[in-house]
Amino acid sequence: MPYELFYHAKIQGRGEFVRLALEDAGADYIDVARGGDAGTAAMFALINGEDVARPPFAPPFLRDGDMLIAQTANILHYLGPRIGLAPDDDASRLFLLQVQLTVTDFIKDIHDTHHPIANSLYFEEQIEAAKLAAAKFIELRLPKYMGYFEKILARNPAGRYICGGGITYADLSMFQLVQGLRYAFPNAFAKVESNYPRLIALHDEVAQRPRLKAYLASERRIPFNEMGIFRKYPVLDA
Ligand SMILES: N[C@@H](CCC(=O)N[C@@H](CS)C(=O)NCC(=O)O)C(=O)O
Repeated sequence: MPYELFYHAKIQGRGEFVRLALEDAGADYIDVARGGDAGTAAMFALINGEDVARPPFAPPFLRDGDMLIAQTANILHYLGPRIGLAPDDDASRLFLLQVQLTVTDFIKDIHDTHHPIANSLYFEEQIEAAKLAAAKFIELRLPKYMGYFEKILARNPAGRYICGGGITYADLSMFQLVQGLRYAFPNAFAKVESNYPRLIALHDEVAQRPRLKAYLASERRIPFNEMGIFRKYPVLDA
């Protein structure tokens, strides 16, 4: 049975962290909502259906047989050892979950640069607050998170990866962070990239992984756009 990934059809968003893992592993999966309106309806039926046991709060979520698993970090924690992108010892799995949950926090900070007041308002309705949020994000939060990830890489005695001597899903997430920051904040991020040499080297290595390279060049990789997490608004890119 293929894994079924449920996520919005037109954005990379949080679902992309799961897509990258499934693609890199060569896993058999269906990106359900990208199958058309019926797929999107199936996704919302699982969120809102009255008869769904243990329903997810929001996409992304994954169905594997009878299991319905939500929360990006939790999905990757489940998938990692099953698709060869995490060791199966507890210490490594929990460390990877810790890193991925930190990515989740970082993603919320990134999202809040363009929606600092409310999700339900358009960007254009909160643009002044967004300018301040983005400036503070660039000054304080971006270096704090990226510095933390760089430190983890520096302190791994086993290799140039987040955990142990091989690639895990957390390394793929580092790749996605670098890609997204380059897209959303091309000026601001270019100024500080050299502070994160290990992260950039990891990004470059991940980009060359054959299955990922093929995915990135394919139509399955949705281009960044102004509906996702990473949005290019020049007015926020000081
Ligand atoms: N912490 C969750 C957040 C999930 C989430 O916020 N999903 C967004 C799409 S990226 C959504 O559809 N949210 C609906 C809502 O917050 O009402 C995760 O990392 O998966």
